[in-house]
Amino acid sequence: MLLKSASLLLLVPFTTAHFLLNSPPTIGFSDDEESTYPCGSFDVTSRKTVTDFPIAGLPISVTSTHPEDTWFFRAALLNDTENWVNLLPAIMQQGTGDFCNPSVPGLAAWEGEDAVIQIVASAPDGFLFQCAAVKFVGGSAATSASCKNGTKVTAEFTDEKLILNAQTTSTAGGSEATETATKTSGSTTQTSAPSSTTTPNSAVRKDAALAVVGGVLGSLGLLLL
Ligand SMILES: [Cu+2]
Repeated sequence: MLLKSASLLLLVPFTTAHFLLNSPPTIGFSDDEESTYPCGSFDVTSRKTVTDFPIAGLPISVTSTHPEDTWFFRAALLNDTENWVNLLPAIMQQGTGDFCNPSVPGLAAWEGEDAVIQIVASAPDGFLFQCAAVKFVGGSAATSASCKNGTKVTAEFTDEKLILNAQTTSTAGGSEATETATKTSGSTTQTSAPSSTTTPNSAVRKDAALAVVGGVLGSLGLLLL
């Protein structure tokens, strides 16, 4: 079933608006530069609009133009924006349209802290990024009337891991890769599966066919410094 995405890659033309972040409010959106780490070409430290993120949960709503994306919802402290911590396991979404997780948990240890959340899509056309400025707070979970899912959209957790910072971007999926893609104390390490490679950034956006395909290990390297 998962391998059907391999053929979809060949059939689906590249579209505009890779993905939209509907809520919380994005730091910025540029369709052309959404593939730029860490925030789609916008300043990771921007505080123009800051959303309270209750530890008890916040809806995260996106709209995808892709037939399939793997989502990573991550957070970093404002003063340490290279140490991204996963808020949830990776989510594989299939079907184009709105996708909303009604209650993404915050990080209790960061209550009261200024932080940034990063929404990463591992999409057929590469890695895509948007961020939102947040402050983790106590209190009850936030809700959103606009949290909805498209009729064609399904989603499930997957054990895919993201290895991604300013130096490296790759993912590892499926049982083979899980053992070697390790995660320590919330931030991903640079350990990667034996077959993954790191390549210079130049051609990454065009390497759509290398994006992760189901349980098969796919990897992309980015060197963004
Ligand atoms: Cu796209």
